[in-house]
Amino acid sequence: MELYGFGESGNAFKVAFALQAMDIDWRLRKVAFFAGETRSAAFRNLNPMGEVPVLVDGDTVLSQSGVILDYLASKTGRFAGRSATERREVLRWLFWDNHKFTGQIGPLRFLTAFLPEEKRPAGAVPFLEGRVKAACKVLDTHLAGREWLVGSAPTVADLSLCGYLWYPEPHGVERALWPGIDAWLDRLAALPGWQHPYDVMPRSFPGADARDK
Ligand SMILES: N[C@@H](CCC(=O)N[C@@H](CS)C(=O)NCC(=O)O)C(=O)O
Repeated sequence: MELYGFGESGNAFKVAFALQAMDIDWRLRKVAFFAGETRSAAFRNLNPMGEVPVLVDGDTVLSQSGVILDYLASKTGRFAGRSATERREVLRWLFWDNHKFTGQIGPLRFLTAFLPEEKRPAGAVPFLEGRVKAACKVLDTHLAGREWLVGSAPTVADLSLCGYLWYPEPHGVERALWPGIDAWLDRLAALPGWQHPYDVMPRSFPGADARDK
């Protein structure tokens, strides 16, 4: 399979992590996001939403990480949940991730790590920080006394929600403040196939190579 992505994209990392954890043969098609490639006509032809990740599996072309994760889980039967009820729970967390968790963390990290300060819309950063904190409370509370988000085994819901939490750039989630999230991330990092995002897909933000992970 071919994954369109780039190192800094936590949404692409969710899919890369799933491909590796499911032992699927894949290769990266690096997208020059910081040079504007997602806005190009060629990329919009592939995905009119103008976003990575995009997964190509033969004739199947998919975007939206949640849909791609659901596709991979359905195709392999792995990380899928063990019943129809569990699958619905998986979808519930995937939707919540896209709206309330990654949906706030991604923009917060983009504004604080990649956009020059003078270009940040006034008030956006504190607003997003508050939203991320509230979402962390929901996740941390859910994980108290649980190993995984749904049932007794890891699912694509876990692979999705962790997507941005490995990055060194600020993203609003301080592991030390959230013991449930912290322990869950240790369990995820111990899964076969886990690698740090920047070891899976090279970073491309100008000047990033000179910085530590
Ligand atoms: N809900 C989408 C979010 C995808 C997304 O935000 N992708 C970013 C990179 S992490 C992107 O390609 N943005 C391009 C743009 O907004 O122009 C998903 O889960 O796939």
